[in-house]
Amino acid sequence: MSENVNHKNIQWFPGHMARTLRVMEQEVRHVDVVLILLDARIPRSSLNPEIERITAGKPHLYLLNKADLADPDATAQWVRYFTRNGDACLAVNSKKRSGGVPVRKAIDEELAGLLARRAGKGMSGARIRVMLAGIPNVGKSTFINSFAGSARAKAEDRPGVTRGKQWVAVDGYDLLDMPGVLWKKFDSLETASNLAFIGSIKDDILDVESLAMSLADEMRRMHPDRLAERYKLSAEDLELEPYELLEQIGRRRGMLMSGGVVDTERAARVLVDEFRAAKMGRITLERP
Ligand SMILES: Nc1nc2c(ncn2[C@@H]2O[C@H](COP(=O)(O)OP(=O)(O)OP(=O)(O)O)[C@@H](O)[C@H]2O)c(=O)[nH]1
Ligand SMILES: [Mg+2]
Repeated sequence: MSENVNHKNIQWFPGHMARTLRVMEQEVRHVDVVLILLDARIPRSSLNPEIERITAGKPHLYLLNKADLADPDATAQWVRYFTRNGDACLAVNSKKRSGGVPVRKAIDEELAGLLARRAGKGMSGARIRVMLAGIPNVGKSTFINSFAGSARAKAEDRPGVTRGKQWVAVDGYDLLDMPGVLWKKFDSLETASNLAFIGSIKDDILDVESLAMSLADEMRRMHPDRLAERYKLSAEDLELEPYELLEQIGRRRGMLMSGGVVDTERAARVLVDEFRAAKMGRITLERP
């Protein structure tokens, strides 16, 4: 991993996230189950230790969201990893309508004991309260819309869209959408970079060229063939210093400014956007 992204610069833990964590601590007592959304491309880096702490005593299950953007083999490995550790885990694509069907089943299985007790008391009609938790931009609101089968919660392709808690009633379930939260200190530069690569950290606080240099570096380490193919890079290009590599990517795309200078900022934007849209293929950056 290169040193281009200084994780001290990409720490993002504004006051509203600290507040959200406090709200979650309150609300978690009143829900039956928590759905912890992880990004299937970075399941480890998207596992928020604060969310783990808050939900430890509650029935919870992990959803590897955006599985359509991740490497299917890696996703299968991660599902096995969580399941072996005794946690329910499903891969999901929340862009699909009614992507919630297998999740409903998993929730009902997770809560089998509770549901049986309720039935015993003649309360089988009671609604199931479900909290959504996860890092910014992981797809919590989109998941709710998929579960509901209609647009009920605002979702956009940037972190920090959901600003406060919101209940959404769907059939027998009450879903609690929450704003995305990060945590105070990332444990490593790799975690910080991964979160930035997938767009969980507000782009305004990132230097897009540094981010793109790190991403290019990571890509040539893990998938040199895919990077080379997408940007028509030669074997020599792949050996360039990170900034020159970014320049070369821009040059190959014809992003030249006056005097033949490469518009590296534009090249950086394109590289990051294309990675996020899986234009270099379905890539998972972490293995269990
Ligand atoms: N390809 C793909 N995109 C997804 C998936 N789920 C969500 N997205 C996209 O990811 C972006 C963020 O989705 P949101 O639902 O707003 O994410 P969020 O977790 O609610 O974000 P915050 O409210 O900011 O914390 C949107 O552009 C969604 O369309 C998925 O499973 N696959
Ligand atoms: Mg949201």
